[in-house]
Amino acid sequence: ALGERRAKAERMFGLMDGFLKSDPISLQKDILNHVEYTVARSRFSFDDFEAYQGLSHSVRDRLIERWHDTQLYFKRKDPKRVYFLSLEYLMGRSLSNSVINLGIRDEYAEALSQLGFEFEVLAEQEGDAALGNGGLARLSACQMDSLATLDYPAWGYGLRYQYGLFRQLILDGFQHEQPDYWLNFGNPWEIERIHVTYPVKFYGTVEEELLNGKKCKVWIPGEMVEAVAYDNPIPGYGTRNTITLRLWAAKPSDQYDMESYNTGDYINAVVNRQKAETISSVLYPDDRSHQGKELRLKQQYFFVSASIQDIIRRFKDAHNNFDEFQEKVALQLNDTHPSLAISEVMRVLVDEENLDWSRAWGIVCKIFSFTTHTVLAEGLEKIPVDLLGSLLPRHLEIIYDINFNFVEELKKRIGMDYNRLSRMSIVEDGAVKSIRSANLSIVCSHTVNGVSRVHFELLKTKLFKDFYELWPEKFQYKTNGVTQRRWIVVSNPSLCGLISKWLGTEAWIRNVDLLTGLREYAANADLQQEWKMVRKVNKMRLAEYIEAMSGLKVSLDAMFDVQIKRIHEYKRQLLNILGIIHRYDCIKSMNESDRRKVVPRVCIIGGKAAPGYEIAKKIIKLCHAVAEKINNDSDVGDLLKLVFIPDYNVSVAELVIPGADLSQHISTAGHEASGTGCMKFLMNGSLLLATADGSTVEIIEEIGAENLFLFGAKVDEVPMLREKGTDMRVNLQFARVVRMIRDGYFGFQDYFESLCDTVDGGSDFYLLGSDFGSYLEAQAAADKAFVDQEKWTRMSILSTAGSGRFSSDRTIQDYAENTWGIERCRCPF
Ligand code: KOT
Repeated sequence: ALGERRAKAERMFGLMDGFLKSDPISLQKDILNHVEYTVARSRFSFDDFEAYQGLSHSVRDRLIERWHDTQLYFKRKDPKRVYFLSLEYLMGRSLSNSVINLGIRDEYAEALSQLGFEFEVLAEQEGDAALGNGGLARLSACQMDSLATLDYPAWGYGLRYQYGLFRQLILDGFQHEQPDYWLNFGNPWEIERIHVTYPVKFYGTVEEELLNGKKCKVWIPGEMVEAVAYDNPIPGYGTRNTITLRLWAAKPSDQYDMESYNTGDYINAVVNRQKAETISSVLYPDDRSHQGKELRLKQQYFFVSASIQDIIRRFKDAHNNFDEFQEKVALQLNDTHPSLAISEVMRVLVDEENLDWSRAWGIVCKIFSFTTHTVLAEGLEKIPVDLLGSLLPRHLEIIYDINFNFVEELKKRIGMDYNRLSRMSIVEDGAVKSIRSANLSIVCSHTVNGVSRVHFELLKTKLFKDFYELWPEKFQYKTNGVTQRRWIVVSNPSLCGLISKWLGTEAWIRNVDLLTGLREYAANADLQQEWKMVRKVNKMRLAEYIEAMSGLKVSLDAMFDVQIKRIHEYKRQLLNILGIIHRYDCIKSMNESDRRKVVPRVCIIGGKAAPGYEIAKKIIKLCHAVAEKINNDSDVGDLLKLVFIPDYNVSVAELVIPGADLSQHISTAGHEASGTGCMKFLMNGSLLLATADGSTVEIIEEIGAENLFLFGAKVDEVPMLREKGTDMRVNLQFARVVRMIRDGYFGFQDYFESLCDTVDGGSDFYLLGSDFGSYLEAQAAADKAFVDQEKWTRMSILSTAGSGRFSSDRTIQDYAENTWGIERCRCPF
C-alpha cells in the first residue's frame, strides 16, 4: 500500500510539473492566467486593482504550496503545538509581507515591470485587514510572523469579523465612524474551508442523566450555530514553514432547524436563520473597556468552542486516549477574552469524553498559559453571572465547581482571611454578581505572563498581589516585541538595504541581534551621510502623503514629531497638544532674531477614539482646532505646523513611522503595560521622547539614557503627586495654555470645557500639570540635539542598533522555551 501511495504521489507531482516556478516568465504567466480565469477580466484589458487581484492570487498559490507541505510535515512529526487564542489580530496588508517572506519580491517586481506595472503601485490597492483595536491585536500579528519564521508548530485562532475596526472620518474636526466592510472586494489571503465546520451551542438547560450507572451532565442547548473555518496562511521568512491563522465565521446551522419551520412561517424561519451570522459580524471597537454585553460573550464562546473542538479533533486523529494531551497541546490565552476556553475544555473532557473531574482538572492545569495586557484593576473583565448562566448554563456550573475547589484549597493555605478570600475568589459578590475572568485565568493557568518588566512589577505588587504571594512560581514576564520583517523590511526598504550593506549581510532579518553591529559605525561620516539620505527620502514620502491628504505643504527641514496610537487620556495626546500650544504662544511673542533660532517642527498626531469615549473625541477635535489656528497663521509659517492624520491603521503606520525624526510615548508612568509603537520607531531610527513607563524603561537600558529624551514622574512617584494635585498657581505655563482653550482662543469654548476640567483644578488624574515642566524641558533638549545634525544622526543610528531586543522573535523564543515547552519543527525544502 505504501508503494502504491508513493507511485500515486510521484505521478501527481509529475502532472503538477513540480513546484511553481518563480522566474519572471512563469510569474507573468501565472498573473495573467489569474487575471483571465480567477478575476475573469480579459488579459488584454485590466486595471491596477485587477492586476493586484491577479498578482495576489499568484502569490497565494505559492503560499498554499508551502502551507500544505508544512501542515503535512507537522502531521507526520506530531510535535507539541501551541494554539494561540486571540479575539483580535491586526494583520494589515499581506501582499508585500508575503512576497518578502517567500523571498520572491524582486522576481515579482521584475515580472510586473515587464508587464508595464509597478509592484508598489499594485501593493497600494490592498486594503487593511483590521480585525483588532490596537496594541494587543498588532502584537498577535507580529507574534504570528515570528512563530512561522522560527519554525514553531503553532496555530492562531480568532474570529473572522465581517466588519473590522471602524474607519475614522473627520468632518469639521470631529471623528465620525464608518463601517469597515472589508470583505467587499474579496480576500485572496484566506481559504474558505467549507468542510471544516463545528456546531456551537448556546442557552438551554443542563440535565442529569445516568450513563452506565454514572451520573453525568447533559447540556440541552436552546440554540445552535455553525462555525466555518477560514484559513490564512502565515509564511515564515527564510524558511518553507507556513503556519495557519484559522478564523471562524458564524453560519446558520443545518443540524438545528428552527421550530418555526413546522409552524408554516417559512419566510420568517429563513430570515431568522440568517441571524446566526451576527455573531461574527462586528469587532467591538473599545480598547480596554468591557460592557458585559451578550453579543460580546457570544462571540467569545463561539470562537473558543470552535477552536477547542478543532484542537481536540486534531489530537484525537493521532491519539486514542488523553494520556498525552498535555505533551501535545499548549493553549495560550491572549488576555482574558478567550478565558471561557478553560471551562470549555473541562466540559468537553468531563461531559463528552467521560473523564473524571480530577483527571480533566489535572490536564487543564498543565495546558493553559495566560498573558495579561492590563495595568489597572478597572480594566479587568467581568462576566455577569446572570448573563453567563442563561447563555452557557453548564459553563457557569463548571466555573462554580472550579471556584469551590479553589477556595477550599485556599482556606487551607491562608486560613479564614475573609477579605483576602473574597478578593481572590473567581466569583465576585457585588451589586452585580460576576465572574472575574482574570482570577479564573490565573487559577487555571500554569503560567501568568506580563508584557514588560515594569508591568511585571505592578502585577506582583498591585494587580495580582494576592495571587503572586500564593504562587510566585507562576508569574513571569516576556517583554513585548515587534517583527523587523514588517517594521523594517516591508515598511522601510531603503533603510533595510542600508543596514544590510553596512553589516555585510541580510542575516539580521532572521537574527536581529546582529543590528548591534551598526554601533561601531555610528560616528562614521559615510554611514551618517547615507543614513540621512534614507531618512530624507522617507520624510519626502510622508510629506507627499500629508499634502495629498490635507493640502498642507510641510518643510522637509523641519523636525517631524509624531504621536500615533489609540486616543486615550492615559496616553496623554492632550499633553502633546498643550505643549504645541505653548510652542505657538512662545513663537508669537518672539522677536525676529529669536525666531531664527527656533527649530521648525511638523507635529503629527493620529489615532482613533472608541466611539463612546467622549473625552477622547474632544481631544481629536481640539487637535483640529489648534491646527486650524496655527497652520493659518502666516506669522508662524514653517516654524510650526500641526497635522492630524485620519484613519490611522497598520498601513498608515508603515508610511509614517519611517518618516519620523522624533516620536512621543508619553503615558502617565504606570499606565502603559508595555507599548509596542515605540519599538517600531526605535527600529526605524526615530528618537524617542518618552516617560519611564512600560517597555521604554528597558529601551533606555539598551540604547542608553543619553540617546533619548526622558521626562516626567516615575511609577512610584505617581500616587504621591496625584494626592498632591496640580497647583495652577505654581504651574503657570500649564495654567496659561489651559486658559487659552478655556477663553475660546481656538473656538468651541463650551465644547472644550469638560476637557479642560479633566486637567485643571483638583482633578488632574493623569498628571499633565505636574509633568508639563519636565515635558517642555525634554522638548527643548530635542530641539537642541536636532540643531546638531551629526549628533542627531548618531543617536538615530544607535537607536536602530539597540532595537534588537525588541524583536518579537526574542519574545516568541522565550515563550516557546519557558512557557509553552515547544520545539522547532522545520519543514525540509
Ligand atoms: C484590551 C482589553 C482588555 C485588556 C487589555 C486590553 C489591551 C491592552 N488592549 N491593548 N492593550 C495593549 O497591549 C499591548 C500589547 O501587550 C501593550 O503594549 C499595551 O501597553 C497595552 O495597552
